[in-house]
Amino acid sequence: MKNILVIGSTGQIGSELTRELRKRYGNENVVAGYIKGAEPTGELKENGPSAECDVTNPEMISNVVKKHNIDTIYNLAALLSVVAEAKPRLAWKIGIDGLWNILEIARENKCAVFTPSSIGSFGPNTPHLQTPQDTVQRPGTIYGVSKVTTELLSDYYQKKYGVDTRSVRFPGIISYVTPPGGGTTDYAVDIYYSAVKGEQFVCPIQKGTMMDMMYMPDALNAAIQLMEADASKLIHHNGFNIASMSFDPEEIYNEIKKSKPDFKMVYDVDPLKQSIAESWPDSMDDSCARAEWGWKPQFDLQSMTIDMLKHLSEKLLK
Ligand code: VAH
Repeated sequence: MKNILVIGSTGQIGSELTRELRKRYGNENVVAGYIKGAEPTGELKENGPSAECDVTNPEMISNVVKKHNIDTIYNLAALLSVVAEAKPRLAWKIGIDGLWNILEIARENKCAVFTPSSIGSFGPNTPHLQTPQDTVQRPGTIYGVSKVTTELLSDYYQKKYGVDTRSVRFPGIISYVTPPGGGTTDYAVDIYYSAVKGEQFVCPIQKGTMMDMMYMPDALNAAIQLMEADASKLIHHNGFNIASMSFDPEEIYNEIKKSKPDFKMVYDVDPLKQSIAESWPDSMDDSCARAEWGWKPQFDLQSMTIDMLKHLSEKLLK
């Protein structure tokens, strides 16, 4: 039996990951961890246990882990790339000081830990096309620095203390449930909202800027499938490249126009987002994830667009 704690359960990934884990393992076996001011509401609150979990407060986390006999922690506490650039110290405090607390608690309580990395862990001198699993990682953002450190610190705890740490490098994640909170790839979510509302979309990322992207159902499946994988088959543990699609603003715009022919987009490039996006891969090689734990995405740009427009129309136009 698994007893799971999701830290950051009300965020873009956490809110849907908590629902999916409860579906698979039972509502009562998945605790929704949150911070003050971002409490769970609706079914997230009603359907299972929740607890305040501030990763910068180790005693608080340790009490929740012991009270609920937690054996697996999904740690999604982080500031995203753009917000982090404005608050670098806080980004480190949550992303790394917080991670240290989680790893120590996991060591003491024999918990497995999933703390995602990102394509943001790569930098300008990383090979951009079919970025290898093992390659140069010299990111120029505090988000990227914290994600490389996340991978290395998680590997350290796995090697030195035997803590079962695992993670993937998420691409930009697209979903229709909880909007993203301050990332470079947020445009790929916002464009769908504009299309459904019948508004012109003002794109902050330049035409031709390729980035790896992924639909939320595939991202959730990747996290859970990796945590369920046979540890003896894993060569890597943290920072698996996973990929499903890669596109630039024109491609996603043209895909949406197949369903919404009157949809209009103009460009107003955000220099910070553009500089971050240009430092990230165009496409990743995810052969290690496919070989070591059977990773296989289900959605591509076409099927994601159909699903996004359907659900957002139901959500926004009802
Ligand atoms: C961001 N959505 O843009 C996040 C993610 C790979 C992108 O890390 O910061």
